[in-house]
Amino acid sequence: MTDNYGAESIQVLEGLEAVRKRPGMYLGDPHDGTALHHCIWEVVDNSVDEHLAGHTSEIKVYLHEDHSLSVRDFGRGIPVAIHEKYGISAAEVIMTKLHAGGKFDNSSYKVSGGLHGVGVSAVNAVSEWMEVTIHRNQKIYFQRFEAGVPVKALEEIGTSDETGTLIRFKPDLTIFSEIIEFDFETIDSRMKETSFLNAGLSIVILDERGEDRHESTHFYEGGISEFVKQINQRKTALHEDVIQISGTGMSEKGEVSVDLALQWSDAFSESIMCYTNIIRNRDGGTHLSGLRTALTSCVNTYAKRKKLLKSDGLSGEDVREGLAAVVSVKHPDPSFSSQTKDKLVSSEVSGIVQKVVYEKLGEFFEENPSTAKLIVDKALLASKAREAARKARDLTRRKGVLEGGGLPGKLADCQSRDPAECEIYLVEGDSAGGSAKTGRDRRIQAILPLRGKILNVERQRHNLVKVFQNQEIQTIIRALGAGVGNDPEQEGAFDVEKLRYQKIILMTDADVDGAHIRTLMLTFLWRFMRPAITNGNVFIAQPPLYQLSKGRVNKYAYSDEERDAIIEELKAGNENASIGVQRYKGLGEMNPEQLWSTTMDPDTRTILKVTIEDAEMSDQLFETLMGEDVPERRAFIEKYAKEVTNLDI
Ligand code: 0RA
Repeated sequence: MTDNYGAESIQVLEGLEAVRKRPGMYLGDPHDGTALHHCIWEVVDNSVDEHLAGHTSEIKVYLHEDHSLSVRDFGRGIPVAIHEKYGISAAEVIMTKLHAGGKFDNSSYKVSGGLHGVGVSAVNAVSEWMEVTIHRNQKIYFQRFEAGVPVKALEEIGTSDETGTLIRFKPDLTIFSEIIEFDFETIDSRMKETSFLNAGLSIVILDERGEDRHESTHFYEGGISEFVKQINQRKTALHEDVIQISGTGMSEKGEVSVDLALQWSDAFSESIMCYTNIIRNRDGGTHLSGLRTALTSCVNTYAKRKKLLKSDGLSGEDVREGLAAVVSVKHPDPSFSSQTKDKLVSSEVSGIVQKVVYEKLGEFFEENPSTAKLIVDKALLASKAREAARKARDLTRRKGVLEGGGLPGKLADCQSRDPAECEIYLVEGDSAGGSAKTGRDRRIQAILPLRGKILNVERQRHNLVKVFQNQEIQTIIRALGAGVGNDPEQEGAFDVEKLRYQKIILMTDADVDGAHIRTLMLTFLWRFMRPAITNGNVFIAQPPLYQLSKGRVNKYAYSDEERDAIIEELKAGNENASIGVQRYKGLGEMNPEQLWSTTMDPDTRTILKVTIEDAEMSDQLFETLMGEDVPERRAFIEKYAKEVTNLDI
């Protein structure tokens, strides 16, 4: 990259009218906040490029009271010399001509880049006004634009001993929906990600809107290594230091650089984040496949050479169990499968990443044999667990067939065979199970009583045989009839389409034990029947906490507040009225009729739907959940159990 970037090397492609006419094409949806925030990323990207070129270590983002936004960097400042071809300043060219900028100049291509790399001019086009202030050549230059059109030429307005660029813009409300505002959280998390990917860059966000002004600073000296540490922060790392690997390879378009940080933990999930030119690729792509190939072969080669591996090779899944990694490639001209850049498809990247990782990770293993052994041992354990699970699963299936039809004896099935209307209650305890069987609507409601605490599958992870031999778990698997296991490749894996009941309702006592049992059930479902949760088939029954009575009148309260309100209502002005308050501890304290009318009647009950917003996060949360920390468990349930009245479903 050269610093002699003068006005003459900027090429110009199109005008700005196109952007105002069809903002969606350039910036994404203008009515849901996508395009609005895209404007910020586009402006910030220019400053990030200055950082990548080695000229700024700080970027400040201001959210102003008037709903405009500023981005300040301390880079070289946009060039101000007069452009040969246009006869206007280079700054004005950059601000008003689409695709203008260094991007198409090989000597100084743009590395970071927004969704379409449309540049700051596209943002100018959709701004009511935009102002650029440049500190350069010991001077300050200023220019204002309205709807992308310069109000005046760039002018000198003072002297400065700083350098850098300040761009301030106010989105044009004739283009964006008026109701959409800049969202601090969205900006904050994106800037956090950006600073993780740019070691040593500090990004400050100052929200000056409204009463409570706040400020947030992101700075990570260690870059992606710190990112990986953060992913693993609630887990126990297998090795203290994050492994960091960097290297380059050549593509036809020029040099491709690869940066990788990885660390294994005692977790079971894998979490690999992929980036190309600082843009996240949600669906991975050729960098991810190159990384996976290299990892599998590197660990296998090492394990064999050190005679740690006896029989078959370790699978990729075994090797990646518990791995957190961030892979970041920089490519002069990458290709993606879609406009949203979710997947990198440049085929040469796979080989480049593979070669870099294979060589450098191999070296790391040689130099750190004790860490290498921990990683191999973990993969061996994963491999054994997987094999044991397969055997146990086969056994469960065969047993189901031997016992005829496979439906467990304890199940009181419903009459209907249409899963869409069927529900199964997984009920804590035989006595509540008995009341539920008597009180239910037997046409559509099936009851499966479960005795005591079901096995904590989290703690049995490495003894899956035990999981599948557990009576209660076998019973659940057979009653639901949809298989078991989250890996869709595996025979007999859980298939949500085969569920015999569209609603799986967990009904436990309203006490600490009940909450624990519910958590155990959820953990089992999460580990072995995940699609049931992600597809929204799992619910939590809400039995009442209190029965309130006055004479013959009985009322139920589902919370303390409701209890107090009902007491007031029953007293009806008579402070001395005698009100009976019965606290329900267990479901077993209710008779079948009470259980039906308070908790099971689809027309009047309230059930909570378990929704998992972000599978990656919740996996971590489930591990947290199974610790001894009860408040944290409760917080989890509250967060993910959304109230749904039966009218909506
Ligand atoms: C073109 C060339 C040079 C810098 C920039 C653009 C530049 C653009 C922006 C946008 C926001 N901040 C920016 N900082 C720099 C290189 C100028 C030189 O060679 O001195």
